[in-house]
Amino acid sequence: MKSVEYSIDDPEFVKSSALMSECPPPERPEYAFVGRSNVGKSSLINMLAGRKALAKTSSTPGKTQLINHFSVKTADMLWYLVDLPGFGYAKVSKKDRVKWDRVSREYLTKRENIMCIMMLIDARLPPQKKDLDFMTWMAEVGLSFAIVFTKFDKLTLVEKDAMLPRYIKKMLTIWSAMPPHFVTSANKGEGKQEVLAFIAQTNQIYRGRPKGLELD
Ligand SMILES: Nc1nc2c(ncn2[C@@H]2O[C@H](COP(=O)(O)OP(=O)(O)OP(=O)(O)O)[C@@H](O)[C@H]2O)c(=O)[nH]1
Ligand SMILES: [Mg+2]
Repeated sequence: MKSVEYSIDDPEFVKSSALMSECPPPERPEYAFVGRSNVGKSSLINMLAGRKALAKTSSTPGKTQLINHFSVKTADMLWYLVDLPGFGYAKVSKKDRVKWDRVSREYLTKRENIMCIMMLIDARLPPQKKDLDFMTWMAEVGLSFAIVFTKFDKLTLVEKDAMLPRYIKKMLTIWSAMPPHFVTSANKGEGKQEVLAFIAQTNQIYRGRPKGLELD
């Protein structure tokens, strides 16, 4: 039997917004990509969309500065991919860091059409306090998130085997269960099918919402 191959149609940049009030109306499901500067958020969006330069990427951290909406389509459903500025970039001024932290957290807690936050984590690094603290905050305020490990192609074979068990072990010292998680490489396309299958499944929950009811 042939398995389903997931891909995105008609990817399109919609707009960059400095404030939540400037964002496109929340009339379709949305997936927000968060994580430390340089972790590979914009690269992953390009990989999923099958476009090289839909979202701007850079080897210098701090490239994405605004809330960026990309309109995409899978099967017969329109949804948004959202690229948020990275957190924890030391070279951005303290004032800007505090401002972006506030804007991002407000966005994640108040934007009603976010179906799942995609929390990106660099697969090369041992569990980082900043990432663990951010996930703890999301769990505390009741936000659903999935973990997407990035840059998997940069690991040796031995490191590839050790990465996930090590991370899960650490997570289970904090929580009783591991959230949905995916291993990806923007360069090699690894994980694309798994992430898109997860989004397609989650989009069905949005579609199944009783009409006229707001999301929680
Ligand atoms: N080898 C490899 N390099 C990657 C991968 N993903 C991202 N990169 C590289 O990592 C750097 C940062 O990628 P970006 O996608 O710009 O990172 P970002 O998280 O959007 O960064 P900010 O916008 O600064 O927050 C770039 O040089 C990318 O080419 C990957 O899966 N494999
Ligand atoms: Mg970026």
